[in-house]
Amino acid sequence: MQAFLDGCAKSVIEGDADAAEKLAREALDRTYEALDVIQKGCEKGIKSVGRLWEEGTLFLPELVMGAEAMKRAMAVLHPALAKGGARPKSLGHVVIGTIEGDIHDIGKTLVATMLSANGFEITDLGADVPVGKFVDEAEARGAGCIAVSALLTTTMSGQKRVVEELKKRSLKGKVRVMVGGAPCSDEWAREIGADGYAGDAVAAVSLAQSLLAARG
Ligand code: B1M
Repeated sequence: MQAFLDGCAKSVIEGDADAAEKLAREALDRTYEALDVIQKGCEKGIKSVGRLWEEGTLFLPELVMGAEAMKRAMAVLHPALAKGGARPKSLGHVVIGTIEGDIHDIGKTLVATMLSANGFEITDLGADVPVGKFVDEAEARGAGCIAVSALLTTTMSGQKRVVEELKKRSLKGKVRVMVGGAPCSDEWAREIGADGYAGDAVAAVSLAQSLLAARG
């Protein structure tokens, strides 16, 4: 299994989208857990790509190719995640997106898929989402939680503006805010008045459960 996961990571590091997709299909044929293949294979690969890019070993086109390979594998693995955990009754409605100015959507989409697989109704607004749109959609759909992803230190301040917008519309407390993404932390969530931070997709499911249960 480890050699297989290493192969998945390597296909992402090498930006080989065909190989990444082929391995993802093979993983499902072998009935490997989709979440394991994502977290211990592909995600490890894309994190190495980021590190190598930061060190100057890889250049932007290679970063893009790594992301493309990751997305091709995820397109195969996501439906398996959703199938595995589908629940008949919704545990609550979560509006999710990546904050404005930020186009990183791989982690956000993984979180959305895991929430959906675990029984939450999801409205996925995509990436580069304006602050007001999060709140408009939550209001319109009666959502109990807004989940805001940010991958850049320059865009994470948008998460704070979502909390401020809720305050402005007297919705703070009625609609909970969850933040996540590489530069975020518990401390950041506290500082901006968000209701919680999740470090990965599994933690996001537990956090959504407790935030929506607390809301009643
Ligand atoms: Co960019 N990028 N990128 N990038 N990129 C990072 C984030 C960076 C850390 C790379 C680096 O320097 N090592 C760096 C940010 C530095 C900083 O701000 N401190 C960076 C940069 C600088 C940039 C550009 C500015 C580069 C440039 O153009 N010069 C540019 C910005 C574009 C923009 O957004 N305006 C850019 C562009 C890109 C690509 C387009 C090439 C591509 C994105 C493709 C896409 O998403 N469609 C890309 C990629 C792939 C990365 C790295 C390598 C990988 C991100 C990823 O998909 N990880 C990343 C390096 C890294 O993160 N180590 C990097 C896999 C994913 C599963 O993990 O997204 O962390 P992650 O999500 C996790 C958790 O964080 C958490 O759960 C997920 C699953 O476990 N999570 C949440 C995420 N959101 C959550 C929300 C929640 C809860 C949990 O609730 C709300």
